[in-house]
Amino acid sequence: MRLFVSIAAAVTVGVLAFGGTSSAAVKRLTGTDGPGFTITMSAKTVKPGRYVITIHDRSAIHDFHLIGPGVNRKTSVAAVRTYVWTVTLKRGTYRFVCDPHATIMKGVLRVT
Ligand SMILES: [Cu+2]
Repeated sequence: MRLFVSIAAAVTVGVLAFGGTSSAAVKRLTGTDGPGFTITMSAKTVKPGRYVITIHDRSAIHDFHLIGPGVNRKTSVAAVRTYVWTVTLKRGTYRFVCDPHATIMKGVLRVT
């Protein structure tokens, strides 16, 4: 039993170490909408790759909609919550808008 526990622990540590290595390669972005009529992304230009994007949707009258090559993700207008999206960003131009107020709440994320 003790041997089994040791092996299980060793395997777990190995998995965690591997996971840590791969997650270190994952890049992160943060987007927000609200509480006022604002929408933001934490970077204007990024490199292509796999990203974990945390979206803070802070308003019940706004959403956060990200559109670009291979990506079309949006939050709920009514919901006020945090979303975590894993997306692959390719070279190109991504636009993010609040759909109900797309003429004034908008931005661009360039992937170069
Ligand atoms: Cu809005």
